[in-house]
Amino acid sequence: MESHYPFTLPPLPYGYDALLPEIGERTLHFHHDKHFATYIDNLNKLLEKHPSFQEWPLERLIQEWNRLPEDIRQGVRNNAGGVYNHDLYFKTLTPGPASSPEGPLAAAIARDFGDLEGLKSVMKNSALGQFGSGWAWLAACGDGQLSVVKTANQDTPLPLVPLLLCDVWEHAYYLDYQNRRADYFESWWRKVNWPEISHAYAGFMEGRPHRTE
Ligand code: MN3
Repeated sequence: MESHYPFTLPPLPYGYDALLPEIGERTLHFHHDKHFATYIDNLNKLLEKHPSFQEWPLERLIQEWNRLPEDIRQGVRNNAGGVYNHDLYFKTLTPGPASSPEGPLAAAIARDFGDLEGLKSVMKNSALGQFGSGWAWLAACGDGQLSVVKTANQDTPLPLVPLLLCDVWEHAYYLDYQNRRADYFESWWRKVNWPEISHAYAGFMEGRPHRTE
């Protein structure tokens, strides 16, 4: 993902059928190629009109959207969030075998949630409790303390450090699960890329940039 304008759609990091049976091919085609792509196109169109903000990194656009010109403020808030969230959403899923948190992340989950089941239960409540469209997140604050938060629409938990996120917009699950958000959550949870998330958390704790390309 580029750090600033112009943004381009990163390829899906695995095949469209790679998350079957949990997440279907049609869902991934629509979700990545249509929804994610639209956030990218819209964000570029908004910034096209305002060259002075084209150097702003994505995370700055998200956190300082209320300093932007009135005519693009809400649009950038929605679409920069949509870009950031979807980039991370697809990267934190994997077609690989079931995995578990490792290293410092495993220790932090034990400290803050008791165990992985404890985290899952809090995250599931958050995902199911988000009224309407939004996200449930696992995020870290500056000292590494973990928390689960939910956000509406395309808002992010920044400046907390996002580690894992469950998309609970209906477009993420309706083709596969219709109204059964709880079933989608269970399936999504099985595809979580714990090695990637553990690596990101360990890097953050060591003071490295928490995500790399
Ligand atoms: Mn989505």
